[in-house]
This record gives sequence, C-alpha cells and structure tokens, in this order.
Amino acid sequence: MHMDAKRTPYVRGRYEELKAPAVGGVPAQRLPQVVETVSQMLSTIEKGGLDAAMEYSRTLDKWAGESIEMTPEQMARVGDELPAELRTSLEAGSERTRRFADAQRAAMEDFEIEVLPGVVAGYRYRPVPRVGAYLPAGNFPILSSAFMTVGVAKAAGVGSVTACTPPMSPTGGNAAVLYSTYLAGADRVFVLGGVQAIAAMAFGLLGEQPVDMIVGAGNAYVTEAKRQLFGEVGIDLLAGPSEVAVIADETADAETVAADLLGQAEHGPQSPACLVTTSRELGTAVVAEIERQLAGLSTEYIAGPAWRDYGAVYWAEDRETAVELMDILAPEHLEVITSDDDWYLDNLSNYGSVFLGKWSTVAYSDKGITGTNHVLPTGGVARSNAGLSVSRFLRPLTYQRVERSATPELAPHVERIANFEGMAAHEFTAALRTRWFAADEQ
Ligand code: HSO
Ligand code: ZN
Repeated sequence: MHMDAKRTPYVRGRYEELKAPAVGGVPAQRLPQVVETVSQMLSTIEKGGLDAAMEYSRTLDKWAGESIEMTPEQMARVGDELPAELRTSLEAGSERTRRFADAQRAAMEDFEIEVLPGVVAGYRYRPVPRVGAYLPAGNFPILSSAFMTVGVAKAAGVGSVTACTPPMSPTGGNAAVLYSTYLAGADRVFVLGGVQAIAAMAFGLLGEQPVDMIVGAGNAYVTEAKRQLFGEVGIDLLAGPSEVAVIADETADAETVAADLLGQAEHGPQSPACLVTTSRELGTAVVAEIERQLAGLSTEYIAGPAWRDYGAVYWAEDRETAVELMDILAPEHLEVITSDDDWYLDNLSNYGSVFLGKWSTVAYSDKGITGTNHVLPTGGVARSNAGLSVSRFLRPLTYQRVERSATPELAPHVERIANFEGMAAHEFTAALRTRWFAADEQ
C-alpha cells in the first residue's frame, strides 16, 4: 500500500513523510518457491484425486481421521462446548452480516429498457450455482470469515455452498470456526485445509461437481493455488497482507489513531499501516504513541516489525492533498477521523471499506459486528475492485427481445459491418431477417 519513491505520483498539494517505512512497497507476490510447490501439488491432486489430497492432509496437517466431511448431526453440536457468551457474539456477527447482505440483495433489481422501438434489452440476476469457501484456522482462527463468505453467498441465493477448514487436531477442525460455518448456513463442511482443499473444491473431488467459484482468504499457498486455478474456476480476489490507513486532522486523538493502526498491523509482519494527516502535531504524537502502545502489546512481535518495516505517516497541507494521497494508496481499510468525515466520504474514491468517525473502528467490521464484509482488496487492488458482497455471487445475465418491426433498424447495420469485416456467416444471419421482412413474413 505504500507509495513507491520511484513512482512518486503527481499530487497537487505539498506533503511530507513524517515516518517512512523501512521496507515499504507491497510485499512480493508470486514467490518462485511457492509458485512451484503449489503447481506440483495441484497436478498431483488433479491426477491422484481425493486420495492424493488426503495424503497431503495426513502429511502436512497431521490428519488421522476417517471421514473429512462433517455430518449435519455433528454440525448441529459444534457449538456445544463453546462459552455461551462467545456463541452470542458470533450469532450477532452472523445475523448482522446476513442482514446487510439480505438488504443489498433486495436492492439489486433486475433491469430492462427499450433500446429502440421494438427492441427490449435487460438483465436478470442469477446466483453462481456452486461456491466453495475457504476458512483459515492458522495463527489466528478468524471466526467471522464464514459470515463473509458462506453467509453472503447464501444471502445471494447460491444453491450449494461447500466450506473447507483445516484440521486443528488429528480428527477435527476448530470448533469455533465450525460453529460460525454452521451459523452461516454452509450446505457441506469438510475438515480439509491448504492447497489440497482448494484443489478438492476446484476439481470436484468432494462428491459433487467442481465448484464454480472459490472465495475466502488463506495463507500464501492457498492464495497462490487460487491464482493458478483462476480461469478454471471463479476467484473472489487474491488477498495480500491486511492493511489499514487513517486520515486524521487536528481533532483526532493520538491514542485512538495509534490503536487503530496497530489493530491491523497485528495481522502479520508485512501488514502496512499508514496515517495521512493534515496536522503535523498529530502525526508526531501518533508516532510516539505507537511506540508506547507497542511496549504493552502481547502481539508486539508481529505488530512491531510490521510498523517498523511497513508503517508510514504523511503530513498533507490540506484535505484535498490528503484525499489525493489516499486515493493513490487505495488501502484495504480506511478510517477517517476528522471534523468533516462526510466531506471525505464524498471525495475519496479508492478504498476497500471506509470507517467514519472515532466511534467506528476496523475491528467492528472484521468481526461482522457492523455487518459489512471483511474480504476486501489489498495491495492497491481497491483501484479496480471492490470487496466481497452479494453482488459478487450474482451475475447480471443479459437478454434481448426483438420485434419484427425493428428489423430495418437492425439488419442493414449488421450486414454492412459484418461484410466489411469479412464475416460472411454473420452477415447472412442478418440478411435472412431482411429477406423475411421484405417478403412480409410474420
Ligand atoms: N482484517 C481482516 C479481517 C479480520 N481481521 C478478521 C480480524 N478478524 C481482513 O479484512
Ligand atoms: Zn483485521
């Protein structure tokens, strides 16, 4: 997410770097060793089928169980051992994410216009038939991921949603991840992780046809598997390290800004966190406050290196310059803590999801508690793509209806263009309509 000194963009106003990243730049994607390993695993699994996938699960994830599919009876009981309060919070996250997605679905209306007299065109939204959701359970088992992937797919009307989550013990998955998956309404759930899970879903090894689309974040190997399978199967996006950026002015307080920057730096040692501020005083105070908070943070071993290597603070002379800088960064998450947050909302263009005001924080959405999705574009991809939402699972499929009377407005154009291109068969399809029309055929 950081601005690359070699490609310093044109920004109208003045700005200065108050804290430069030590490394900076987006962490390298497509590491040759990862590319090679994943490619070999995919071809082994494509040839060897489920047996090969299971073999990887046994060696890489120490799976020792019989069936990897959770039965409906097992799923109904996965929450039994969890603390009741945690269950309540997960239920809140699941329910709110679903509420937001249901409302978005209801707002997505089919569309039809008369393009010219006698020609009607439109589209109808149709859900992707089969979706596979990957639910990681590594260092941090992200409990809300199922709401964002499985739950939103179900809200979009996807008929079959298969979920895969890695084994966390020789015979089972992470109970809390599975409970979230249950709440989100997955149709089938498998305890299978990594590249083997992505391959099994894409190649149709789980007793069903291949899935049409794979969604959900994972480690570098999972992401690389999705990249290599793209084209064969639909992919939501390729997530890099989670990112946060904040725009703040002199009305923001350094403690809040520092906490929210560290709140995502904790994801990994390559997670960028960036502040753009119109107040030098605030910028300097945040740099000091981050060091103070890091000293007491149990995840300092992750957030500390992330901040030192990828953390940045920019001062911008005015809010227009702040917006230009931020639109270049195009961060995954963006917080705005200023005296006029709505002005920024109206003027910013590139971000995955924006959080307005000091009472809002990224973690609220991370955990599903405000209802918006946390599967969002990273590494500047927010310039071209939005995050996951029901619209990603719904395809606007077009149709057209043409009446006889419209023929003189259609066929001659197509005949002329096709003829010029040398596409004789195309030309004939239109010429045939002209002939029928002239013969007064109904
Ligand atoms: N920030 C992550 C999602 C998450 N973080 C969930 C914590 N829990 C990607 O948006
Ligand atoms: Zn997060």
